[in-house]
Amino acid sequence: MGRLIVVSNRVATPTETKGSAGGLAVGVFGALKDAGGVWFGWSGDVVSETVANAGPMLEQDGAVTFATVGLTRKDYDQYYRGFSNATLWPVFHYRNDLARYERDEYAGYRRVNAWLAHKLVKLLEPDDIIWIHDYHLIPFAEALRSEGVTNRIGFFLHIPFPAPQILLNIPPHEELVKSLSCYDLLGFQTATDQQAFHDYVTRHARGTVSAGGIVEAFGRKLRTGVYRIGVFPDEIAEQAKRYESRQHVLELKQSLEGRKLIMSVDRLDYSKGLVERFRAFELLLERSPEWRGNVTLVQIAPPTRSDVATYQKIRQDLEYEAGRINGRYSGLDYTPIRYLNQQYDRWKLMSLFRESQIGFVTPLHDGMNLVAKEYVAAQNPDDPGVLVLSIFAGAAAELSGAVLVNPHDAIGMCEALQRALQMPLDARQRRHEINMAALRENDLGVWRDSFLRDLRSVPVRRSGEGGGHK
Ligand code: GDG
Repeated sequence: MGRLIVVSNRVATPTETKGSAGGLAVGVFGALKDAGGVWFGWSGDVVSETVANAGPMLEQDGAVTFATVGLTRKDYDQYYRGFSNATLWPVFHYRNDLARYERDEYAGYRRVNAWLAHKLVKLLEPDDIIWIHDYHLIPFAEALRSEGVTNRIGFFLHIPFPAPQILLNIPPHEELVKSLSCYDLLGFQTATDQQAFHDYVTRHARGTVSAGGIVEAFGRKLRTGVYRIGVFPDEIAEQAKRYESRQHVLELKQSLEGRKLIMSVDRLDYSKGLVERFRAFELLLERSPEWRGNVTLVQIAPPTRSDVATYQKIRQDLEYEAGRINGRYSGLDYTPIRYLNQQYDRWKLMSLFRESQIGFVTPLHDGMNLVAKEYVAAQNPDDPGVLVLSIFAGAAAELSGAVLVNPHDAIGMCEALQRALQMPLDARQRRHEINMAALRENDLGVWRDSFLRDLRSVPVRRSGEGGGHK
């Protein structure tokens, strides 16, 4: 079996892969450890051109090499802050209204992809398989191919793939899809995302789609598949239980004075539906006075991408909303929304999930949403909380034990909260069992192994097939 090469925008540090980050970092690292290989990507540092060109920095941990490079200010601005996070991210989350398109940023995006690919080529061996992650790196395989790389290359998209009409808003949409066609395997979070890609191929690229997700377009043949990312539910359950009597949980419990607890955790991002969530909670207090003083929403929202203007705006909006709602319904000993703009340790989050009666997860669009899965896994099976989940999270397709909501329907969300707050124990247990069974059946290991199995089964390209489009 050849080595595994993982490429992602950011590379987890060896410490993060040991469990503190959880989720993806741990899952991907597990596969790397088994096969041996390289994890390649941006270090997270903005550096001078001389330092950037001197990379990659190599760090060895057993059979795994962590290879990282710094980005210059210009590369960071155009590739990361610009085209990745001010064009692709909003449009792929159906927020054209928040997107901008700048030709020079797109040129920078392609330039950085080509530069990164060139750096990686030197580390490759002939039978390595290469797994590229996410929207920052769409042109990566095309760049590798033009350097003559014939290895198997797969791509997994962590965020939604938008319907064609939405994708058309990005002027170089065709070039992006053409770049995607240079992969051997394209993985999506849900069947809806896969279908959206197929629709683009057939309607806008004169391509064909046949059984088993085989796509022919731009003179190339590739395979597409659905690989739903998961968690390791039993590890989370064990962690949540182990830390349930720690000081921070006891303090929270004491401060709640018997009130019900609704928990939400999201990166501070406009795709997560936080404003809509706060309004639904406000509506609960407005329409059901019996809940005033008797239920608290804890929203943990660590800031991300805070140098992108749209992220500064969502932060302001939320501060305003939290202040307004708290001003309206607080008492001398009661604050309805505890809004925390900071990062917490993973084990703390899991034990807080276990303490709560509701997990309120209401993105406007989300590739999967791992918080929803973590919330379920962290529950006490003897007295589980209820997951109230947006139909627009990829996880909604799997977690049929959740109470599903449309985040644009404030009254609907308010009614779902009422229902969840009053749900009898046997119904909560039944829903929890259904959700846990789904998490176990499709855990993080299944996601990773099925993607890699499919990638390894793709026929190898003959040399000469590497370069560009035929
Ligand atoms: C992208 C896609 C897809 C959050 N706050 C803290 C913290 N977190 C952790 C959560 C969870 C992870 O971050 C967030 O994952 P999500 O899946 O919820 O969302 P994105 O960050 O948008 O991830 C998404 C995912 O990729 C994987 O494919 O599901 O759709 O958008 O694990 O627990 N962790 C810690 N402190 C925090 O304050 N330690």
